[in-house]
Amino acid sequence: KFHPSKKAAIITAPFSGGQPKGGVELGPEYILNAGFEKQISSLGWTTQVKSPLEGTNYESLKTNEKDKYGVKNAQIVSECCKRIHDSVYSSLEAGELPITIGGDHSIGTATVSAALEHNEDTCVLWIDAHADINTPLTTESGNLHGCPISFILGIDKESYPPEFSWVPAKLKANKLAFIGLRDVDDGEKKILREHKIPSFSMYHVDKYGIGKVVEMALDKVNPERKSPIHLSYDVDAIDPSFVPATGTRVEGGLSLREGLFIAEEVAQTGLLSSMDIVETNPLLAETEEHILDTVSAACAIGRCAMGQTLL
Ligand code: 4U7
Ligand code: MN
Ligand code: MN
Ligand code: MN
Repeated sequence: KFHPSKKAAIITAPFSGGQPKGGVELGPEYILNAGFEKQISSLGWTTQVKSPLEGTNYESLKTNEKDKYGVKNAQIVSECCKRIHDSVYSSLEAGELPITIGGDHSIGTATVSAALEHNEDTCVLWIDAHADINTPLTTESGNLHGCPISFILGIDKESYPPEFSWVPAKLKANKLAFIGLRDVDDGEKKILREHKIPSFSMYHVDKYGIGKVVEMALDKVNPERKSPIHLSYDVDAIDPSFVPATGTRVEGGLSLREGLFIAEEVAQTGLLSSMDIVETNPLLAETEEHILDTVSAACAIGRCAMGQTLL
């Protein structure tokens, strides 16, 4: 529906400053080395790779200190986000479907804000074990990969470090839904309740089945099935037995098939307009097989969202 000319851009976001562990910045390299671009072009898309962080040294500036706002690395996260935002935005304006490959999930601030600037009607499906909706007031870890959504919604605005004042808070709470949740902090639960954000946890997946859950999520955020969809996919939504090489593993996740089904169902709508695949950390693998499983799953998520299994 949305992309008759089938132009895609793969945007690399090799960045780890939203959380303390090293290695997640290698995600894009591993995913590309696994042949991701070829896999997408085999589905009939023209592809190009864009690397907005090329030539920067943000990684080397990373610290583990909280600032007076209670978060870590606000400066470099903000600057990386600005570059990624501009790249995603110009790609959308050029009629491409940008697939941003992380890197940690702090870059969600960049990709979602760009998607909404391009089309304010965009809805967001956030597939994750975590809700990533802490604010500088609620976060205990101070890790910004746990906060990207609050910045785009503009929650607790007065608590943000000035580095984030460029972020346009254009997302409305009724245009966001979660699937896969199972490790949500108390402060986040309060925010989800107060803002009535449709949140489908693993409990709901077990109770209703993944097919019904995706349908219910789309009914909430995109009832007429005509708004563009931004799919933000944290690979830790899938169970660590399938996706072990990621930074914040939580037991009891989606099966690999349930995880891919979500992407297939989004493809089926014809409304996918931008996507993130984040939190692949090859250095956290204990075996070669762990790396292979995780990188293969990340590629498969991308392929399914780009139409692989549609007949
Ligand atoms: B991810 C956490 F406390 N909520 O804020 C936090 F549990 O992008 C985890 O979903 C955040 O991987 C996880 O640090 C961020 C924690
Ligand atoms: Mn997560
Ligand atoms: Mn936790
Ligand atoms: Mn996440």
